[in-house]
Amino acid sequence: MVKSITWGLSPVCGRAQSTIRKTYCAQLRILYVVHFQVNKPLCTMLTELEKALDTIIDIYHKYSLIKGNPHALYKDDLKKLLTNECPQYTKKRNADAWFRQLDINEDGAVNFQEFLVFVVKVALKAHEESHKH
Ligand SMILES: [Ca+2]
Repeated sequence: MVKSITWGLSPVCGRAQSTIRKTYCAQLRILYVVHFQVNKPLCTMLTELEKALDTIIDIYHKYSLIKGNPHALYKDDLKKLLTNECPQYTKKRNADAWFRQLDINEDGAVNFQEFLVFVVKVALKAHEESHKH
């Protein structure tokens, strides 16, 4: 659906199309945030683990929605995520290597399931590091 909307903008060329796409993606991000906030029960107190899970999902969407697809993290989006959100644990391997490892079905994007592999690997490393101090 996102692709067809983007392609529907094709009569507008160059910079105008880019501006429209950015505006569309920004609006999509706002809709997602509103959607998830509205659909959360108001009286529910989330546990720390539930908050952490929500944070993982929110961070995935923060970068997957850059290009408007909530289910696809492309290589440059993953690089931004690694740089901005997890620099401590991703220094030793560059974004290209992470991407090759995480894109298990080789469709050119990291879906949320594939992203969870990254989360598990980093969590294992963080846990290991926590015992060194
Ligand atoms: Ca994939």
